[in-house]
Order: sequence, then C-alpha cells, then structure tokens
Amino acid sequence: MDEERVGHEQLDARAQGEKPAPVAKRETQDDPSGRAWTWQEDGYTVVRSNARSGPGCHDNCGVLMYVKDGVLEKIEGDPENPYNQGRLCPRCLAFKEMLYHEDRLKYPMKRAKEDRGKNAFTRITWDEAYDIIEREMKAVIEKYGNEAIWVTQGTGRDINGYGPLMAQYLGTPNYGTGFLSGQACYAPRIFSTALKAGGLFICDYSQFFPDRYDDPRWEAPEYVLIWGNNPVVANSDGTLGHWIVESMKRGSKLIVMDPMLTWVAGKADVFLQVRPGTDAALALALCNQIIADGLQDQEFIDYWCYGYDEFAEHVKGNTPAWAAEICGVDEDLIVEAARKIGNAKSCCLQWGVAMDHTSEGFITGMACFDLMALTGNFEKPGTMVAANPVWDMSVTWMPRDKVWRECSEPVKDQGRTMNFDYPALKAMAAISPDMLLTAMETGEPYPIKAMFMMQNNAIACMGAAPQRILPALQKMEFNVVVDLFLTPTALACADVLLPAACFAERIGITGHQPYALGSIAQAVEPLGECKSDQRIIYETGSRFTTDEYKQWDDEQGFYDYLLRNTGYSYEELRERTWAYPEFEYRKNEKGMLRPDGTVGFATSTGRYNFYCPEMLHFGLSPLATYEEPPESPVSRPDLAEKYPLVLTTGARPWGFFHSEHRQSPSMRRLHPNPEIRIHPETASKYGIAEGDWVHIENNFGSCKQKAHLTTRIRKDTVSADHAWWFPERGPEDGTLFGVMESNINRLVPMRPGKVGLGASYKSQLCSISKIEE
Ligand SMILES: Nc1nc2c(c(=O)[nH]1)N[C@H]1C(S)=C(S)[C@@H](COP(=O)(O)OP(=O)(O)OC[C@H]3O[C@@H](n4cnc5c(=O)[nH]c(N)nc54)[C@H](O)[C@@H]3O)O[C@H]1N2
Ligand SMILES: Nc1nc2c(c(=O)[nH]1)N[C@H]1C(S)=C(S)[C@@H](COP(=O)(O)OP(=O)(O)OC[C@H]3O[C@@H](n4cnc5c(=O)[nH]c(N)nc54)[C@H](O)[C@@H]3O)O[C@H]1N2
Ligand code: SF4
Ligand SMILES: [Mo]
Repeated sequence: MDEERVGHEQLDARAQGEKPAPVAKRETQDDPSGRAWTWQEDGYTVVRSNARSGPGCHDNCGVLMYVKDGVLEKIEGDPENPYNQGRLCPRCLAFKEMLYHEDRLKYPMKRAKEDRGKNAFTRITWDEAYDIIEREMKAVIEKYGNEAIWVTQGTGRDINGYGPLMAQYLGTPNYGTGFLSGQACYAPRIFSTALKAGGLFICDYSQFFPDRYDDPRWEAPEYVLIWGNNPVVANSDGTLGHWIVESMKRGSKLIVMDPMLTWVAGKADVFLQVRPGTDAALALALCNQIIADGLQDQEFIDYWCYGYDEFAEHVKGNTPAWAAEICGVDEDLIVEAARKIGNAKSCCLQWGVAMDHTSEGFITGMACFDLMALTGNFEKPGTMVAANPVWDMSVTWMPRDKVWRECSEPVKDQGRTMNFDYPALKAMAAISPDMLLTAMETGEPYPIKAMFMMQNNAIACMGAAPQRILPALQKMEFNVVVDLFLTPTALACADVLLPAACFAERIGITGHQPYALGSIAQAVEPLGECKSDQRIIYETGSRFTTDEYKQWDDEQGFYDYLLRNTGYSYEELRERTWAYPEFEYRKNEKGMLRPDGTVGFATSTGRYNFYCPEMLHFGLSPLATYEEPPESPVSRPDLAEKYPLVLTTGARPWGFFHSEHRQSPSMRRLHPNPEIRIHPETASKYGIAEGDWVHIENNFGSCKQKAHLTTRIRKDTVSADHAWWFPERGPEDGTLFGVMESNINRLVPMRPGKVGLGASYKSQLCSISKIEE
C-alpha cells in the first residue's frame, strides 16, 4: 500500500472533521504479551523505557527506572529488551549524577546582548522566552530574510529529527549539525554507501531479531573488520559494542585497523596498526590481494555489480607492498588479512568515524565498501544488511518535507541553502559548515545573523577552529541555546537560554534506528521548568505558523501524529515498549531494495557500483582512489620538519559523551584530565614523563594536555582528547570554563574535503613539548 497516501487521506479526513480510519497494525516479530511498561515492586514504581538523550548517546538501551516519592533512585538494564539484554554502560549507570546535578539548567533565562560571555542571565517565564524569540527572529527575517537564521543540533540524539521542523517553522533552508567541518560524522559514510550500494548497509549482529543470537536465521559473521572504530567504548551509530562480544562468543573473529592497540584490537587475529589518514590505501591493497589470489566472489560480482573489470584494473598498482609503505604496516599482515577476508564464509565491516575524519574520508568509505562487494558480503547472515527506517517512519533519515509535511508552510527558498560551493552537499540537501562560518564572519555569500542551537557545544567540542567560532557566534544578532547545562558555548553567546529535559523526564519515540520502534516513557517530573526539546520546538514554532498547520494538541498527540502510518498510537507503543518489524535477508534478490520493486540495489545502475558514474558529476574519479591527507609527513615534508608527529584526536573515552559528563563525579574519576597518549620512546625523545603537562602545537594553533605514556600507540603518532572544558571552575572567571586551554580543535582547520564532506580531526601534524611548571 502507498504509505504516503494513507497519511494524506487521514489528514484530509481530519481537516474535514472526520475521525481518521485506523491504519492496520504492522506485522511484528515480537510477542508483547505479559510485558508491562510500569509496575510496583518493593515500594518502587518501576518504569520500563528505552534510554536516549539527554544526556547524549547514539543508542537506545532498554532500562528499568526505579522511582520512589517522585525521585529516580536507581536505573538498571532491562534484561528483556532485545537491544541490550540487560547490559548498561557506565554513563547510563551514572545517569542520576547528570539528571540531578546541581548545575542543571532549570528555568528559561535571558541575557542582554552586551553581556555575552558574562554570567548575567536572569530568569524569565516560558512565555517571555517565546515572546523574545518571536520578536528577535522576526526582526532578523524582516531585515535579512529567513535564510539568515541557522538552526543547528549536535550528533545523533533522538531529538535530531525534530530540528528540521524548527527550521521549517522559521522558514529557513539552513538546518544542520553545526560546525562539524564539512559534515564529518556519518554523512561521508552514508554518502559513500548511497553512491555505491544505494543505501546504508550495516554489520549484522542479529539486532534485527527480537530473539537475537538464538534466531535460527542468523549466523555470526566469520570475520568482523573493526575499522577506525572502538565499538565497546563508543557504541556508535546505533551499534552496541557488546553485540560484537556476543558474536565473538559465537565464533566471530576480528581484524582491526587502528593506530592504537584498543581492547578489541587486542582480541584480533590480525591487527593493522595504520598511520592515521591512510585507510583508503589499505582497503585498496586488500582488494588487490584478494583479486590476485582469485578469492573474489565472482558470482556476486557477475550478478549484482557494475564496473568490476575497471575496478580490477584500477587496483592493480595498489599492492600490499605499496600500501605497507604508505600505512606503515607489515606487507605480510596485509596479505594475511586479505586471505582471511577472501576465504571467510561471511565478513562485515564495523566502520567508525575515523574514516570520516580525514578530508577525503568518503573515498575511504567507498574503498572499504568495495572490499565488501568484492567478497559478496551483502544481505546474507553475518554480512552487510540494509538499514532502512522502521516502518518507513524514522524522523531522522527521511527527507524533512515528507515527515513534516502539513506542520507548517514549506520552506520557500531551498535554492538559498548554504551549500552551493559543493554539489555533493546539494545532492544531500545538507548545509556546509565551513561556508556557514565564513558567512557569519564576512556576510558572504549572504549574511547569517541568528541561531537556534539545540544540543551543540560548538566551541568546546564540535567545531574545528574554535578560535574562529567564538567571535563569529558573539557577532550574531540573536542566539537561542537549548541545553541541559550552562556550557561554554551558551555562556559565550546565548541571548535566550532554554532548559531541556533528560529522557527520564519526558516521553518520546526511538524509531530512529533500523531495527525496532520503541517508546521513551516518562519516569519523573522534569526538574524546575525543563521541557523536552520536541515541545520547545513546536511551542516556539507555534509563534511562526498558523492554526491551519496545528496537527496535535499536546506532546502525546505530537507522537501520535508521527506514528500515524505505523498503526500504533504512542500509548499503544508504550504498552509494549518495543516493536520489531519483520526482517528478511537477500533483499536484493527479492526486489526489496529498489523503490520500483525490481531486483538489485537502489543505485542508478541497479547494481553495486564499483564504478560510480555519479562521481564524475562531482569532478572526481569514479573509482576509489587513495589521496594523502593535506597535512602529513608524506604530503607536507616541509611542515613535518617542524611538526614531526601525526596527530589524531577525539578517540572516545568510556565515561564522557563528547563535552558532556565532565560534571559527573564518577565519570570524571574515570578520566580526570585532558589526556594525550604518547608512546614512551617518543615521549622520552622530548623529555616528557607520565602526567606531565604537554604543549601541543601545529601550524593552526596550540593547546595543553597531560601526557599518558602507552606502548599501545604507534611511535610516530599521538592521540589527543577532544571536547574539554572545566565546569568545576564556574562561569565567573572570564575563561568560559577554560574552554580554550586544552582545546585540541585549535589545531584543526575548519576545512572539508573537495565535495564538502570530511574533516581533519584525525590526521594533522604536530609537535609536543613539556610545559615546565
Ligand atoms: N563514550 C562515548 N561514546 C561515543 C561518543 C563519545 O564522545 N563518547 N561519541 C559518539 C560519536 S558522535 C561518534 S561519531 C562515535 C565515534 O566512535 P568511533 O567510531 O569509535 O570513533 P573514535 O573513538 O573517534 O575512534 C575510533 C578509533 O579510531 C582510531 N583512529 C584514530 N585515527 C584513525 C585513523 O586515521 N584510522 C583508523 N583506522 N583508526 C583511527 C582511534 O584510535 C580509535 O580507537 O562515538 C559515539 N559514541
Ligand atoms: N577534535 C575532535 N573534535 C570532534 C570530534 C573528534 O573526534 N575530534 N568528533 C566530532 C564528532 S564526530 C561529533 S558528532 C561532534 C559532536 O558534537 P556535539 O554533538 O555538539 O557534542 P557536544 O559538544 O558534547 O554538545 C552536546 C551538547 O548537547 C547537550 N545535550 C545533551 N543532550 C541533550 C538534549 O537532549 N537536549 C538538548 N537540548 N541538549 C542536550 C549537552 O549538554 C552538550 O552541551 O564533535 C566533533 N568534534
Ligand atoms: S550505550 Fe550506554 S549511555 Fe547509551 S543508552 Fe546504552 S547504556 Fe545508555
Ligand atoms: Mo560523531
């Protein structure tokens, strides 16, 4: 059935005052009988939910929240939830420390523009906050046009899908995930798989089945390639690291590509300790060796792929010896890894953000995907499987106009989206953060004058070149910031500061990952006057739109509206907490990937594209080709004389989500200081000992962090923390919580790759020296 039409018929009926016809419940795999969402136990009210932001996380693990007298007393993993089967990572276990932290924002506040940077906020009512926002935003629209407003969010949290609605209310095409230089997180990988395979494909750890590892349809991947990812720590992009551990218990083996010997690397059959930024060379060499050994999956290639002959010819020069020299790993290890991958029954790619964090990172993604296609590892158990939105309703993955149609006037001037330097960003309808920063600084190509920022601490974390971002934000005419805490960014620039609710304080849905639809159930009342971001968005939006676009009356109605094509109301979903849709393998063979129902992949050729015709449109080689990072010992030997070490940044720690959790005592104990990891031999060359403060410097800037000596890292590479600020200092000392002192992004330029994607967070040069105290 045409789902779009169902939605429209319902809306039409509603407009005519008719009761909409119910949509049939979709087929689910799981049985909800006997599952309650709340019950009494030993004097507690227990609330079953799916955790999500805030505080931030990429996952939605099942939790049981134990509430007494309106206070959350403890939180435990929900053993029945298929997603995490009872497991929780330290951040959820310490969730109460964030929820009840004395520094939580509790009330809306305003501050005079001339006091930006000072702790001079005064409490106001929500109505006054909305009045100010309405007045100031309308003034900006009047003077400069709607596109002068920028709506921004941070990394994947459940609230991201609602940001586009805020932009739509404000009539601006400029919505995006902030100063992440050149869309450098997941977008490059998603873009490369879209061009290559017509959609996103992810590693199969049985997460599509509610009975998980016991499902007879599933087989553990023989090899998991963990590439630029630290899954057990980061649990990134909707993958719980523990799934890999469970797969290993059932036979999976690992091959790990990382400049650090991580915990998973220590468990690997082959560990390729690459020089940062050189991963594409390694991927191409693995392909070269597999072809040389005749281990390619010829049947998959013949049936399902496009441009294989050109590709095979193209990688002829990319031998293991060639890559060994570039990547700084043993040739023999590359050959061994290639043979293991080529001979494996199944293999999948667990890729991480390190791939995106080089300037041409999306080419790395393409090369790695070519390795998967070469070995036929698609749509079979334990391989790469398509990750489509659950019942087609994900608010994060769909074009914004489809989900938010009928909620406000459509944005008129899409042509003014801040991306026209970059065809790839145009194709993705994404804005360009570096163009945006330039526009704030110079007014070119047109001015950006107001900002609506939710869950983004740009100066501390997200943005490369914070020394440019800070003055740019302070120069704006009007800034709204919505956060849980007073961050350095909020302190620097907010004129109106709004307090957001944590997940335990609100309702919500987690239909943002391709496995299951879930509910967020409220366990406690919000602190002070905190509100959910979703509510803040539609309440603010009501000042910019008319009643004709009012599709709901309250927060529950808001979710009912979003769920309108699934057959569930919010309440029905909360009753069961999760719902798993049916799942099938071999969708390419069954006509389940292409919109027209024909077999194959949803690409322009209908096949997996080794040769990617669209790349020609971007002026790039249609075949994945290795390029040195712009600053490396190879591309810039002149620079390397002064800055001899390779710098990678932002490897995720256990207890912090980016710039969050510095206030959480137990998380801070796990990692008390900003830390740069250095090989002991390298450190001794520079007279640096464990715990010394180190001055880190390069051609873009400098900062200081504490040395941690470890033999786990390559000798030519250092790995520095990102996102540090010091909330314990308080907002009064004029340093914005010390945000510039240990800020590694001062050494990273705001510069994407050629198509507008990518960044240089993981491939810079630097020097280190001991700070004498
Ligand atoms: N606890 C915690 N979890 C998080 C986050 C957090 O801040 N804290 N952030 C979330 C976000 S937004 C993201 S994007 C994900 C990211 O999570 P991951 O994808 O795991 O990314 P990182 O931890 O940055 O880096 C992963 C590994 O890449 C290695 N590495 C560094 N440079 C290179 C390189 O050039 N090549 C290769 N092959 N490896 C390299 C690092 O040593 C590290 O072990 O985590 C999410 N989850
Ligand atoms: N050097 C370096 N820099 C990096 C990276 C790196 O690897 N190295 N990684 C980059 C990557 S991949 C990413 S994705 C970005 C991440 O950047 P961001 O996603 O912007 O992460 P934060 O800077 O921690 O900002 C998040 C803010 O959101 C608030 N918050 C949390 N939950 C909620 C909520 O529910 N509602 C609201 N309103 N606010 C909430 C937090 O309190 C915090 O202040 O950082 C990038 N920056
Ligand atoms: S990954 Fe950790 S912080 Fe995120 S939902 Fe799961 S347990 Fe909570
Ligand atoms: Mo990210």
